Parts: sequence; C-alpha cells; structure tokens
Amino acid sequence: MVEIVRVGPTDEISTVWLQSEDLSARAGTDFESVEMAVEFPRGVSSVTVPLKIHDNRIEDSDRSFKLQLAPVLGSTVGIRNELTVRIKNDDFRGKVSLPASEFVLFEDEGFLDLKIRRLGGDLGNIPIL
Ligand SMILES: [Ca+2]
Repeated sequence: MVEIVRVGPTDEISTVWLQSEDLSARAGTDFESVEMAVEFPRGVSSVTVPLKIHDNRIEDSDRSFKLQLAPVLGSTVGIRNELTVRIKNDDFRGKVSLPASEFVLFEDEGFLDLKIRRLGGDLGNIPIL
C-alpha cells in the first residue's frame, strides 16, 4: 500500500492521477499496473492505495518500478511526485553444509551415514553431485 498525503486546505474535493512505470520490474509479471484517479473528498488529507505485488518464486535480484503523481482538474502536485518501489527477492535456495569438520570412525564400521544440512532456503531442489 502507498499513502498519498494532501497538504493544505481540505475544504474542496481534489483529484490526482497515479500511474506506474516499469523499471526493472514489469507490470503484469512483478506487480499489477497502476493507472488511476485518486480522489480526496472534502475533509480528507490522506488516501491509501493498495498495490499488488506478485511473488515469482524464482531466485533472482531485486526489481523496481516507479509511481508518479500528475495533476487533474486544476489540482497541484507537490515536488515529491515520484516514488520508486523496490521489490526485494525473498526466494533463496539456501546453503548446504556438513555437520562437522572431522569425523572419526573405526575401519571395521564399514559405513558412515553423513548428514548434510540445508540452511536458510526453501526454493527448489539442490543437487548433490
Ligand atoms: Ca524472487
């Protein structure tokens, strides 16, 4: 969600235009495109707009898109009229590690059951070659 704040008198209705622009994030793939009029009724100084972000379940880099405000019907937009939204990747394969740096066993034991641990990831399979 993004909050749009109206500064100054609130005794009149005011409307601004909000739209998104792709940067490294793509509308339709990484987030739902935004293209809408945002109305401030009389007495209202802030409006919250919901943003829909898609979880791609792919290990990738962070991606960004921009939100821009534009005036409508004589409204005035402040100097802060752009906002960059960064979508942080939270899909990781994790790290694989051995349980110890040394194991000691007698040669007549024949086998060693080695437990390999996966830490900090939940995405897909990690092949052990
Ligand atoms: Ca991802």
